[in-house]
Amino acid sequence: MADPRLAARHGAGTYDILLRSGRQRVTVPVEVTALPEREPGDNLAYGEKATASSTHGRFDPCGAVDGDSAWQNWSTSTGWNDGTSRVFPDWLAVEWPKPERIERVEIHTYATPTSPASRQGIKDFDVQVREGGTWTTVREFRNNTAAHITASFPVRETDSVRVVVHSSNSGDYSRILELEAYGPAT
Ligand SMILES: [Ca+2]
Repeated sequence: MADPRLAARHGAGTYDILLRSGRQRVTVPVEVTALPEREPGDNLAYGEKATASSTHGRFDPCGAVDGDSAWQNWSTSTGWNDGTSRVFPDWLAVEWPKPERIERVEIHTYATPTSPASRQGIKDFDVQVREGGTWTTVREFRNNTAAHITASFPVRETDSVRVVVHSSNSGDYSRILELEAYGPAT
């Protein structure tokens, strides 16, 4: 099983998952594989630790760093949805064990062909980096209607990147399918 969310939480190895239904119990072995070695230009957020201000049901922040940005898979919890309807701000963060050099963050907010980002996506938000425990805003976006947002900035050495959402176009929830972070190409 190559689920980066499990590997990020528990490390590589073999685990037993216990399933219970009434009086029946079944133990299922699950193999968790480590993340592949990174290549230059790879998404540095992939499979890393993700946290959020709150979570709605199973729309866990880990779904936003699983490498899947397809809106078609939204219902299978491959994205983050905050848990405080009509209350802002919300935030989604990814963090690294040690600082990384980051110069670009890409955000895929929730949108479908029939319900575009102008109706469902995040609207007003800041991209922040953490350096020495202090958060700094590196990009601000207002009145966004794009589904795929690219935030470029002068390279920062940071151990965490977050998106702070001040409002969404739906007015209720913040929804992010995928949060990606990239360093310089060389
Ligand atoms: Ca995802």
